[in-house]
Amino acid sequence: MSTADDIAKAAELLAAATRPVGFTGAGVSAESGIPTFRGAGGLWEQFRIEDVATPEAFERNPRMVWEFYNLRRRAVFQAQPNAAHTAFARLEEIFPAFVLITQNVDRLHQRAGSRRVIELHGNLCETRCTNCGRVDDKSGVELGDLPRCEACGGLLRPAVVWFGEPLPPGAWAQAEEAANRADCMIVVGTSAQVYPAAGLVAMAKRHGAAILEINLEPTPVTPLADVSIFGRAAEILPAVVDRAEWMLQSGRGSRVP
Ligand code: BJW
Ligand code: ZN
Repeated sequence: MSTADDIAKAAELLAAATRPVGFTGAGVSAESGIPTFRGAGGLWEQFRIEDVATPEAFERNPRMVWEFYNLRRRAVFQAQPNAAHTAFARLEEIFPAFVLITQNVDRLHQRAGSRRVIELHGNLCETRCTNCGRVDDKSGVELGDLPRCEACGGLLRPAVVWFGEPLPPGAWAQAEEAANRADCMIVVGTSAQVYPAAGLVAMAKRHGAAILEINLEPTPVTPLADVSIFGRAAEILPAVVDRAEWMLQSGRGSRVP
């Protein structure tokens, strides 16, 4: 099948849905200039996970961990959402029940206008005090190399989820619920290697959702997918959403009004 055929099939499955869910990873933000984690040019090529993305690394050397996160925070605050983020925001307007589950920590979905976003791995905007637990939004704020809590003077950490840490329980419960009741899941730009997040795709599939995948290359999601489209998210997703919207407006979708 050609990419155009795949886009048409994906749009048809989407237009037939009433409770679609998005599930995104770092590939969605790649075209905003934010590096992904795995693969060529990914962050894990340059930095070792054990040095920068575990609670043990932070205990051992908080300065080095903050250096890594301060670099990433600056890049994210300067970046702009791309056409894939905007297309997800449009899905929220088209489908009143649309929910977006993201592993991304860059908040570009929210900046593109998405409101119903479940963040599974936290975000780079907020800090959390390691002493009193206070959470503050420090979007756009330049933090020092060992930032301290305004309330208690404790050491702050980025409000992200590191390897070996549980996902925020509220976010995980909402994500499971959304995956279980979804009739279509659009999986974009994730290598689907990090659990428990990656398990949401099989969960949605088991409960009968159609699985649409957009990625540059095959992933563990590909064997589960009804359609996998290999291409850039900022190009493919808007095309799928445009076509699904056109189908719904022209009465070609099978959705009951
Ligand atoms: C494009 C594109 C374009 C590019 N268009 N596509 C063995 C088995 C199963 C599980 C485990 C295991 N051993 C350990 C675990 C658990 C571990 C885990 O999953 N490890 C695996 C690596 C094996 N998981 C955890 O530790 C999690 N916690 C947990 O399990 O807790 C249990 C617990 C319970 C109770 C008490 C205590 C503990 C936590 C995982 C946290 C992950 N955190 C990170 C860092 C966040 C902070 C930060 O940003 O620094 O989250 S890791 C990193 O990976 C980040 C991402 O959200 C996550 C997923 O990555 P993603 O988004 O898929 O990105 P990439 O780079 O992998 O892929 C990009 C994709 O885009 C590629 O496919 C490209 O092709 C594609 N792409 N450009 C379209 N333009
Ligand atoms: Zn504090």
